[in-house]
Formats: sequence, structure tokens, C-alpha cells
Amino acid sequence: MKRWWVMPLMWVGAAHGSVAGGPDVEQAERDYQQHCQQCHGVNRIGGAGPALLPQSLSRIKPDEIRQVIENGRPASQMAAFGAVLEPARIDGLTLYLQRPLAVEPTWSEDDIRHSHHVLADVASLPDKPQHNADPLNLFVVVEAGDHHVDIVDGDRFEVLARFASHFAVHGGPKFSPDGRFVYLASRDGWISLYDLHNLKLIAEVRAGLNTRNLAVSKDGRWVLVGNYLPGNLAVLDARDLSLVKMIDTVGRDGQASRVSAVYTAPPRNSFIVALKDVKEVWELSTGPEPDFVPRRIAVQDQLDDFSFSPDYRQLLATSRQAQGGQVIDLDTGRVVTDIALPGMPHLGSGTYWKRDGRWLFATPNISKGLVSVIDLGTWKVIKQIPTLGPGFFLRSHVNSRYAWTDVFFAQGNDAIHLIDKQTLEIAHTLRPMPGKTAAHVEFTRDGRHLLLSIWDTDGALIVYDSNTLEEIKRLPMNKPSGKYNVGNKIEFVEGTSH
Ligand code: DHE
Repeated sequence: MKRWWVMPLMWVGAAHGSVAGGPDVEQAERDYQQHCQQCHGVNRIGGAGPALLPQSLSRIKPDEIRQVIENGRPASQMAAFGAVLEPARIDGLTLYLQRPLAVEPTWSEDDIRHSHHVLADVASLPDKPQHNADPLNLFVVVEAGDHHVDIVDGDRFEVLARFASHFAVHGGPKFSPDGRFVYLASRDGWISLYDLHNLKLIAEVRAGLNTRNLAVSKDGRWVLVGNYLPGNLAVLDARDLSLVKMIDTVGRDGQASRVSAVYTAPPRNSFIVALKDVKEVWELSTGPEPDFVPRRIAVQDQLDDFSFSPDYRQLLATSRQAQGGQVIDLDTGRVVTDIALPGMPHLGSGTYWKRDGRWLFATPNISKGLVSVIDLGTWKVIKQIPTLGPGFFLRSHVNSRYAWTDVFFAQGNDAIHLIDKQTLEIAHTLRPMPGKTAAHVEFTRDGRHLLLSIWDTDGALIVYDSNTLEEIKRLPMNKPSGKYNVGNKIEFVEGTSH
């Protein structure tokens, strides 16, 4: 799925020295050693600054990499090198950073253990909220523009705390079952444990070099981290993030695989693991005294992206072979049916709701301007709702009559559609800040209000009344991306992401 973000590398690159008119790789390497490695690590795996590996940079346009080298990054330690390096040397560095290392970097159990820091002793902290907001109606908001996280009071819509995160916290912070703790994963592999009662960071560990996401077990004891680099899983103790076990993700046929994503399946008391390179889905029991030995479910194809039925008995997955969706029964491990879905459905961002007593599941589509609606009883597509362009997220709440979706990949991505969950028609199209990308909403715990991101360095979090659609408040923010309501997440409510 990376292809929408990756700019093609125009430089095929000579192994040594420069080619006519091309960049001087050896010079770029010397420049890296002299100017960058102190913060970004001897072999580019990161240090005080983020990792500078192709895996870490693949979503950033080369031009942006160049800009950052030249001008630095505001509100960070990243200095500007425009006055130090000539333009051709900056070009060389830009290209050098996107090249794979000659030897793939490793990250061992010892590396994980050495990176582990406990920053506060939970036992000595009050176990009641030290703020006067409703602890189950807090939002955790990721500000991607300057790598910060905000804790927002979901009744007053005020920021209670703001702290610097590691580089590129991606989707899906997860919570302890009581909602006190939140676990964040950065693309660079850093896992952070934050106490929402005391508004304090508790612990951090680097569980991998390039991480996909994390999941917390139903009982709140374990954190599972899924990595691309190295391709493996790390089981952490949820109390302090200490390493419990590392599991290499190797298929039955011996082939190593990256991990696409990990999820918790509460009714099954297990973690479900999607593997990127082998035709298997894994289930790890999190019951009492778990051994974290995977149950391997053989599937017909590598599954790219998936979601669950409301009872977690079935997996809805996109598969290259089925050219659409595939339904897999998690108990039998069998494919129940294929679902003909056009384009590239983004099942992980899909959501379900009830209509006339039946469960429906709707998914946005990242290559076509439509939202597909599936009847979960028959697995038939009952409606394709045309939108203004391909979208990324879809979100609702049991108390909202609308499902909100964006047109992230379209020219006019300042638009937001509100789909009426009963008529399955677009009821409203809003343009909250014309010219600026609008995407990703999350509802308050009672569903009366919702927060929408304006995805821009000069962006905002806009609070709406979910019934009247009246704008209640605007909080200026720097590229707010995902936001997560504690109550909705720990109760796994209908309409939100799990
Ligand atoms: Fe995400 C969630 C994968 C690109 C913002 N994204 C997720 C999850 C996965 C995923 C597996 C679920 C995590 C969970 O619940 O724990 N994302 C991918 C990709 O494979 C993809 C397409 C390419 C990649 O490089 O990884 C991708 N994602 C992006 C972006 O470019 C976005 C827009 C900006 C960013 O931060 O990188 C982005 N992803 C998000 C957000 C969520 C997310 C905001 C959380 C959704 C939610 O509400 O739970």
C-alpha cells in the first residue's frame, strides 16, 4: 500500500563515487558521518533523532527530505544545513538516505532491553485522576506536524497536556482496560506508556526499528508489537514495557515475514497477527499463563489489510488473489467466501452498524471514489456509494445517524461526506476549511460531539455537534492526524476503530 506515498527514486545510484551529473555517494556518506550520525546513529538506525532508513522515510517525498536537511525542522533538534552544505551535497545526502544499508540492520533482545527506560514509578503515583476531566471521555490526539501528543478533555474540549512523542506516531494508540494508561507506537519502533490519570510518561522501549502497530491484551497484561524491521513480534509486559518475548515471524515453509498488523480479539482472548509475506494468519492466546506460541491459520493468499466481524469470529481481509475481499472463519481457518470489491478497499478503516436489525459493514476505498456497504449476514455488497474521490477513514458512533468519511486522495480533499446510515446516501458534504485536507473523526463517549482533523501545519481540531452539525469549537493544531476517545476504545463501541 506504500505506493501512494513513495515518490519514485529517479537515481539508480552507482555503488561507489559519482556518476556523470549524479550525486557523489562517497561524499554523501562522509557528510552523513560528519553531520548526521551523532543524532541519527552510526548506521542510520536512529538515536536522539529518528532512523533514516528507506523503511522509515518511504512515506516522505524526497523533496521534503531535502527541505528538512536544508532548513531543519521547527520545534525539534534538527538543525538547518543549508548554510553548511552546497545544494549538490544536500541532493547527495537526500538520495543516500533513501538507499538501503549494505547489510540489513538488526535489533536484538539485548538492544530492546538496553533501550528500556522506566521514567516514573507507577506504585508511587496516585491511582485517581489528578485532573478534573472525565477520565473515560479524554481524547488522545496525535499532532503529526511536530510529533506531539495532546490529551484533550472531551467535555470542555480543552488541551489538558501536550508532550513530545517519538518520530511519527502512527495510528492506533491502545489503552489499558480501565482506561488509565495509553500505549503509543512510533514508526521508529518506540513504544511509550503514558499515565492518563497523572498526565505523565511512565516508560519507553524501542521494540523494533520499523514498527507497524501494537495491541493490548483483553486483561491488560501484555502488549504485542508487530514489526517490519526486523520482521518479528515483541511481547512486552504492559505494566512497564519490559521485554517478555521476541517471536520471529517465520512461516511454516521457513520464509521470514514482516508483520502487517496486530490486533486484540477480546471475545477470543487472543491476539491476531497479519503477516505480510507468508500465507498465514497467526492467533496467540492471551489466556492465563500464555506461552505465545502461535496457532497458524493457513490462508490462500498474503492478506494485506483486514477487519473483524463484530463477534470476532470472522476476518474480512483483502487478498491479491480474490481481487477484493475474502472472509475467513477464525475457528475453522477456512475461507467462507470471496467478496467482489472494486479498487483497493481499506478494510482496516471500515466500520459496522445495524440497519433494519442487520449488521452492515462499510469500507472506504483508497483507489476509487466509493464506499462499499456489505451485509454481514449474506456477505453481499448491497451498495456502492459514490464519493468525490478515494478515501482513507470511515467513522461513526452508535448514537450518530451518520458515518463520516473523507476523500483523502482526491484533488478536493477538503471535503467530508456524511453518509446516512439508514438510507445509505450521502446526506451532507462539509468543507470545514476550504483548501485544507479534512480527515479522520472520533466521537465523544456519548456520541453527541465529534472531533475532526484538519490535516495541515496550520490545521485544527474542529468540534461538531454530531446531530445539528453546528461547529462548537476550533483548536489550532499542527497536522492533527488520529484521535482516540478512551471510553469508545476500551468499550470497543460500534462505529469506532478497534
Ligand atoms: Fe495508517 C491506522 C497501516 C498510512 C494514519 N494504519 C493504521 C493501522 C494500520 C495502518 C495497520 C491500524 C493500527 C491499529 O489499529 O493499531 N497506514 C497503514 C498502511 O499500511 C499505510 C497505508 C502505509 C504505511 O506507510 O504504513 C498507512 N496511515 C497512513 C498514513 O499515511 C496516515 C494517513 C498518516 C500517518 O500517520 O502515517 C495514516 N493510520 C493512520 C491513522 C490510523 C491508522 C490516523 C488510526 C485510525 C484509527 O482511527 O484507529
